Amino acid sequence: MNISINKTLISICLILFLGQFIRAESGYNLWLRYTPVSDAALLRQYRNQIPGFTVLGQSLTLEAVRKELKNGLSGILGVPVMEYPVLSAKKGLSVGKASDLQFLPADMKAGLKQLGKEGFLIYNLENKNIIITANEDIGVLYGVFYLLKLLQTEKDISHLNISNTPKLDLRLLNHWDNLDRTVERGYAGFSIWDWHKLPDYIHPRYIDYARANASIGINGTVLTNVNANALVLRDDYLEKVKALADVFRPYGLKVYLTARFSAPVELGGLKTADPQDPKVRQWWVDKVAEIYALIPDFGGFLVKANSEGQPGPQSYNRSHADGANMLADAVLPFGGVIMWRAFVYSEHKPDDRAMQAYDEFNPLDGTFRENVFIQVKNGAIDFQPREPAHPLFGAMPQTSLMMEFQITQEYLGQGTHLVYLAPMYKEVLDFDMFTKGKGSTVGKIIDGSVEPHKKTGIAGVSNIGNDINWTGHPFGQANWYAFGRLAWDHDLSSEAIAEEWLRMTFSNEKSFVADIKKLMLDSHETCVNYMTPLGLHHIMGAGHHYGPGPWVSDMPRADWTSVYYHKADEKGLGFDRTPDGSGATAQYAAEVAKIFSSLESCPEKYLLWFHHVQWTEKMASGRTLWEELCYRYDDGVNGVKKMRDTWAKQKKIVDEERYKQVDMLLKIQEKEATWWCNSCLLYFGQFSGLELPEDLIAPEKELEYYKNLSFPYAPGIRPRW
Ligand code: GCW
Repeated sequence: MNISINKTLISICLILFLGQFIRAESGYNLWLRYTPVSDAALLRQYRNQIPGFTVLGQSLTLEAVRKELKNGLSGILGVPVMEYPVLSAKKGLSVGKASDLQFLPADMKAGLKQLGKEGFLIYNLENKNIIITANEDIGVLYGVFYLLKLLQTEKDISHLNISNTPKLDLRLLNHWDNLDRTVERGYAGFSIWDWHKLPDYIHPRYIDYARANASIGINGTVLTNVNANALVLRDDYLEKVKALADVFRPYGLKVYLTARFSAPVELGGLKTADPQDPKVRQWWVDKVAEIYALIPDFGGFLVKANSEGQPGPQSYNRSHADGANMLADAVLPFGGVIMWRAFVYSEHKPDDRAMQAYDEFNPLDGTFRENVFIQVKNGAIDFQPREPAHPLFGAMPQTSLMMEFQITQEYLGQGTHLVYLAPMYKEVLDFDMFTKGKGSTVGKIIDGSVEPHKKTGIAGVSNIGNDINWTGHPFGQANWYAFGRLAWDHDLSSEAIAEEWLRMTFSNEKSFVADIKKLMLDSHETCVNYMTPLGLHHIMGAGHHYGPGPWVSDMPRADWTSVYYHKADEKGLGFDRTPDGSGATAQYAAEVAKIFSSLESCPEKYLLWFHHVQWTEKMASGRTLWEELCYRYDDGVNGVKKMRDTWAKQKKIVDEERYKQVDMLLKIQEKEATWWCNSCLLYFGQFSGLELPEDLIAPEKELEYYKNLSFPYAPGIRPRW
């Protein structure tokens, strides 16, 4: 037997042996599990380099740093790690604000200039001791989490020279949490905010929430649903908000609220909420002053106005700018911001819904105050499994545009499908809008490199609930993680993010990381294939959005139906948004419009988004559209089968509890992928009049069966009040 076979055998035995001792895990600890390093040589190196640590300075944030280091290092090194109280460059790890570290080497001092308020430096001195420093305490905390990540992911820490700063200023979670603790589009239980027991009862989860967010650089959280309830602005609720803000502050996490535009009427007893009415303006000025008296670092308001029944300035014949600017003026003296959402579609306009946000907001470019963001969803319809980048990103150069991604999987399998979203986020962030020539990617537009803006930002609609593992699906945690990492640096790759998340959340075992990373990276495309291949969109069940519903045609509004979007007929399939159709392609820069409007150059992944294509049209594969559609759906189902096989191989590596959870969920995913595939092909087949390709398995059930399924208590539905 040669040496390498020997080695392989030994590692297999080791895995089998260790497998017996893997403790069940609930997933509560997320990626901050701080389990001991398994590689003995590395463990020795870490213990030598970090026999103890010193934290210089005093503040609530540095207190959090101390706790994290003590807990983290002791866990990872498997021994209690000492904190040295005395200032010293000689003992292991020293962390603190640059102004507190007198012994900083000159090159480190020079590096501080580029760091801003949140960046950090991690550096090895000649004796290998480590320094983490920053201009502000929060930068120190971010640096500490970064070092803990290096240890958790088993990296060499003897040649560190890291300088790291976020690319965007505001990196926010948006909770669609209601005050009654239901969560709109939430699939992980109820809201983690226990409003009833606040402000006196501080659930330990609030602290762990702040830690988890700080560990990935998220620096703000909008606590309440954009379908807003004015009650949160009442004095007793503001006390509750203050209690949360106090818990979050040491972790650099600011609180924001959603502002219901009609609050002056509902809460203030005024007759109107007209933004030009002096009494209304004064009401907001007073309310804002009241908030800042309680929460001096309150972040500001997120507003959904004149959209899906929410009140807004248009109800008083005023514009979005009138509404946003009124609120912006109220928060400006305190340094607050207004995030005004662009997710609007008119109740009256019969136009292509994909065009409406652009039509309403593009003419307003340049009219918003400097502290207003226009928060734009990644695509022009609504968080579909795949959407081309929203045309507004290239159309408001004088306005700070904030990206809104959805982390919760409203349209991507909700609580049961494993879909790693980083590749979807990256597809949009890396998309070139050509606004100022080649290279004007969405990422560069929102980070202010294409046009400079005073402030920049990104938001992710949270997938967090009170389930023990926070996100319901254990892999939902990866999407929270990936959002945070991309919010910090949109140039990171999906692969790198998946790798670090897997190593911290599950195991550093090589074959596990390689196999599951691949599974994660393929999962989005797989989901798109079994749900909405080739640019199909908005064909899910009505209301709850759970499962397929391409037949949905009877709704109060045409643009809530599926038939409006897929436009299947005997000739073909897809929404014609070329100049011969709705003309939506013209909302993009000429270079992009040209690519999207021609059938030949339009990428297949967006084909049916922009074109009504004949069933017999030849695709790149040489197949007809109908055949391609059939094979894509089938590929999707096979993709999930493959995921199940890959997961089954990890039984010995993953703890039993999480192994089983994922195993059961993947089984559901396969069932649901098959449901999507069968029902969509039966449905579209009625129009194409063509048979399924012979090598595909025909659905067992009739279309009527699928149409009659009903899910009255599907989770996450929008409450009606
Ligand atoms: O996608 C739709 C969701 C609504 C949501 C809305 C929005 C908060 O189905 O539940 O409401 O988008 O983004 O405002």
